[in-house]
Amino acid sequence: MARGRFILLEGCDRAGKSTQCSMLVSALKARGHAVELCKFPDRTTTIGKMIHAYLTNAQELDDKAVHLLFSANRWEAMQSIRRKLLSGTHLVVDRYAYSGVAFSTAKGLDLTWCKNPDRGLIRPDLTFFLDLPTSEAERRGGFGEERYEKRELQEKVRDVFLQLQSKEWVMIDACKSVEAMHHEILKETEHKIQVAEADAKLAEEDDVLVEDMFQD
Ligand code: DGP
Repeated sequence: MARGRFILLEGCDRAGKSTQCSMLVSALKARGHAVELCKFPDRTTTIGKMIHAYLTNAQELDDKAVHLLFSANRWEAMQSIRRKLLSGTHLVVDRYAYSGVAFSTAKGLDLTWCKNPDRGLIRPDLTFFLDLPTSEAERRGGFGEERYEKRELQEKVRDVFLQLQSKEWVMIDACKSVEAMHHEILKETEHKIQVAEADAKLAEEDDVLVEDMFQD
C-alpha cells in the first residue's frame, strides 16, 4: 500500500486557501480516498492557544519567541502526521513552514534564522502556492482585525514567499475563480496520488517519508 501524500496549500491571507483545502478534501473523499484536513496554526493545543492570544492582540510576545511557538506548533503535530501518512491517509495541509518563514522574515527577522527551527519537519509531497496581489486581497473585503492583517506587512510576506519559491511548487493564480482553482489543484493532486500508487505496486522498498524540510 502506498503511504498517504502530504498536500500543502500555502499563500497570502485572503488567497482562498481554506476554501480550496475543504473543496480538495471533499473531492478526494468523494473519489474514495482516505483524507484529512490539517491546519496550521492549530489553535486548539496549549501552544496554539498562546499563538491565538498573540494573533488576536490579547498578548504581546517577542518576535523570536512567537516564531518558535509557531514552529513548535508544527513539531507537536509531527507524530500524528507521520502516523496518518504511513497508514495511507492523505493529508491536505493549510499553511506550514513556508508561512512560518514568510511572516517572521517580513517582520524583520533573518531568513536563515527563521528556517532553522523547522529543519527536519516532514517535507510535503506537493506544494501549491496560491498567489494573490495584495491590492486584490484588499479588494476582497479588506483584511481583518488580526495582528498581521495589514497591507504593508502582507506585501512583504508575499515578497518572501516568492523568494522561497522552488521549482517544485505549483503556482496557482488566486485571481481565478474558485472553481477554476479547484480544478487545477484537484488535477495535480490526483496525478500525484496515481503516480505514487503505481510506484508502490512496482517498488520493492517502502516509500519512506522525508523528514528534511529546509535541509540543504
Ligand atoms: P490563519 O489561521 O491561516 O488565518 O493564520 C493566522 C495568521 O497567522 C495569518 O495572518 C498568518 C499567520 N501565520 C501562519 N503561520 C505562521 C507562522 O508559522 N509564523 C508566523 N509568524 N505567522 C504565521
